[in-house]
This record gives sequence, structure tokens and C-alpha cells, in this order.
Amino acid sequence: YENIRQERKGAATVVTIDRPKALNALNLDTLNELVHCLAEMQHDDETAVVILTGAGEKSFVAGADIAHMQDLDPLEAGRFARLGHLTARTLEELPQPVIAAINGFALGGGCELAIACDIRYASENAKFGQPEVNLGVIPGFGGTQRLPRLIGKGLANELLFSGDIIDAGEACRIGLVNKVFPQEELMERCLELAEKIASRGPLAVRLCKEAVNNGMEMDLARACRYEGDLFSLCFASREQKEGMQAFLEKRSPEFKV
Ligand code: CO8
Repeated sequence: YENIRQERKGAATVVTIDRPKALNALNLDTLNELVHCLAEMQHDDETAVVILTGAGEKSFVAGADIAHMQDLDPLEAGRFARLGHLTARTLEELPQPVIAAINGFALGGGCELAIACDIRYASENAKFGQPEVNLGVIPGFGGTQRLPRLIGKGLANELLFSGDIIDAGEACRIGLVNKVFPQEELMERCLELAEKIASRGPLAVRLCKEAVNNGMEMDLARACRYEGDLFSLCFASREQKEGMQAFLEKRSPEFKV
């Protein structure tokens, strides 16, 4: 890949968007590479958790690439938006949990990418916003849909209509990110969380992700029924036998992928 890097770190694979010249802005090639790399990763049982981050200490992703978008016609713009949606959907449908390590600007398409991840940790210098209205467009990578689902309609509307940029502390207060750390600690904390998740029952973790992501699109009764089906599936696994036996024998479970 030219615009992204992948690196194994313990149980995690760190995927870094690496276009520092443009503050890691997402152009066509970068999105295509990201989708391709994530799609391959779903078959990689050695990777228990994916961590998504941006190169450098200034920016996670400063948005979709404005230079690329400037001269798009409506059909091309639609295709570009669909590629952004595919990227976000690929993150959500990846069997492994995805942690966003937000190490700086997460604006526009960058914020949309972060909110398609399962868990968000940020550095103290991170900044968030959907500044598309300043450019005469609306968010096109899912921001008008995922942001209200994540932080509620009122707070999302304020960010979307004003184009305001908020700091990491405010993002944490409104539930846009889970935790905030000094820049130099961010990756270490993400890796610690990844190792913790990797030590749990791998099938159970994957089924939790499926239950949350698919269930949130259903009504509560149907979603609980769906949860019940996934719960019953756990009882067909070695993992459930080992987990419960280990508890009763007062030892740590030994899970295998
Ligand atoms: N696209 C392209 N290039 C960018 C982008 C971007 N989003 N952001 C930064 N850059 C480039 C700059 O042009 C600059 O390049 P150069 O050195 O060649 O002049 C370089 O990165 C460094 O940036 P700055 O000099 O501006 O750095 P500052 O520290 O002064 O400012 C900011 C940092 C505040 C992040 C500033 O760069 C900025 O405001 N960037 C744009 C942020 C933005 O508006 N993002 C939203 C983009 S729109 C979007 O994401 C819509 C998604 C939906 C797409 C729908 C499909 C049709």
C-alpha cells in the first residue's frame, strides 16, 4: 500500500493512515487501500483487535481530501460517498473489534471514520468536528446518521449545523470518545486494551460486536431475540465449556482461536 501501513503488535494489528503531507486526508486511493486491507484482515485469526490511527502527532484524519473533491461532478461525488460508506461498513462488519487511536484532527470524513470504529481513545490534542457546512456540503461518509446514533440528535445537530470544532475533553464529555490520554501514552493504552480484549473468549467478543451492531438496527424485542440466538450459539463452542469449567475449577481460562 502507498497510503497506509499495517504492523502487528502483540494480538493487535495497527493500521496507520499515512499521508502526513495532507494531514492524512482521505483520497480515492487511500480509501480503496483501506477497504482492501480491512477486507483481508477479516480472515486473519492471528489479529484479535484492529487499531486504526493516523501517521504523525498532528492528525488522525483531517477529512476527505478537499483537493480531490473540488471538481467532482454529482455522479463522481456519489461514488466517492459510497466508497466512504463502504469503508465505514467494512470497519463495522469486521469480526474483530476496532479501536480508533485518535491522535490529532478527526474532522469531516476523519470524524466519520472514527465513529464507525467500535471504541475511541483520543490524545489530549485531538480535535473533532463536522466542518462540511463551511465547504458548502453535508457529511457524506455516514456522519449525519452515525453521529446522532452515538451522541444523540441534539448534540449531533449542533456539531453538524455549526461546523464547530471541539477538543478532546469536550468530545469525552459528550460520549464521542471513551477516554483521553497524553499523546505519548495513547498507543500504549490502546495496545493494553487490545491485549485485554484478546485474553477474553474470542468467539464471545466477536458475537458481542455482532449483537451490538446488528441489534441496534432492530426493535428491542427482535434485538433481544437475536441476542438469545447468539447466546445459544456460544454453547456450541469449546470456549464456553473452557470458560465455565475454568471458573468452577478456580483457574484462569485458556482460550484458543
Ligand atoms: N483535504 C486535503 N488537504 C488537506 C486537508 C483535507 N481535508 N486538510 C489538510 N490538508 C492539507 C492542507 O491543504 C495543507 O497542505 P499544503 O501544505 O500543501 O498547503 C496541509 O494539509 C497542512 O494543513 P494546514 O496547513 O491547513 O495545517 P493547519 O495546522 O494550519 O490546519 C486544519 C489544520 C485545521 C486541520 C486545516 O488543515 C483544515 O481546516 N483542514 C480541512 C478540514 C476539513 O474541512 N475537513 C473536512 C473535509 S470535508 C469532508 O471530510 C467531507 C466528507 C464527505 C465526503 C463526501 C463525498 C462527496
